[in-house]
Amino acid sequence: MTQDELKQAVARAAIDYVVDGEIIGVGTGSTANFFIDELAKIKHRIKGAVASSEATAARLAGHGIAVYDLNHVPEISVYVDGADEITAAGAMIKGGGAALTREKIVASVARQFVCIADGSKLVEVLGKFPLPVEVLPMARAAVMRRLAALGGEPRLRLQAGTDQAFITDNCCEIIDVLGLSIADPLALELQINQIVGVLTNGLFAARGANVCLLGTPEGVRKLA
Ligand code: ABF
Repeated sequence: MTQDELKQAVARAAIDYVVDGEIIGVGTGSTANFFIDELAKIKHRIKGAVASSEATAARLAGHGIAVYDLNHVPEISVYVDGADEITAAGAMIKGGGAALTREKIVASVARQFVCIADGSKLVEVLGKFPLPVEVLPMARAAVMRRLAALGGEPRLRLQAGTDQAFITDNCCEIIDVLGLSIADPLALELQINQIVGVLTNGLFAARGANVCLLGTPEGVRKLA
């Protein structure tokens, strides 16, 4: 099976977690895109969706799925999204697609977080994937110094093929921190959140996944 077929399989499996008549939280990235395409097939069963990025909102709308502003939605039954790395305990690194802040906000109001990923994302220790940290542009250098003091190697994310900073949906920048071995994801998530100028970091441990559907050649494996 190709990696895309594994992603498609978990996207299909995640449909079982969709609650009829409700508003669904939808993540960002290639695996989430497969989920959106599956959701489109049952769109008559749901009220609509809250999107974690402009790209996701556009894809949902393109399928004719109503997109709601989170400010008008008091609670979401389920949030479905991918990850860059996940542990068996459900802690994740997210934000490789730069949507970490909105992903964390939508996940925070969801009763259940269903992570969908191909099997390559499962790790014992988080940190091989560079940890994304979204920062306000004026705080970039100050935050980078603090992240270096934590033992990481911070690098400003650039727009592909340029020397210009990548700009997120929130008009902020992303610092990717390389070289971390994250033994305690919750402690590091809270510690980085305390750095002034940080909007969000890509550790999802305080609110990890309740269920992870992993795509493997043997089928969809469920970690819960
Ligand atoms: C989102 O998409 C992100 O938090 C994560 O960075 C990324 C995973 O992308 P993909 O599904 O394309 O591997 O879930």
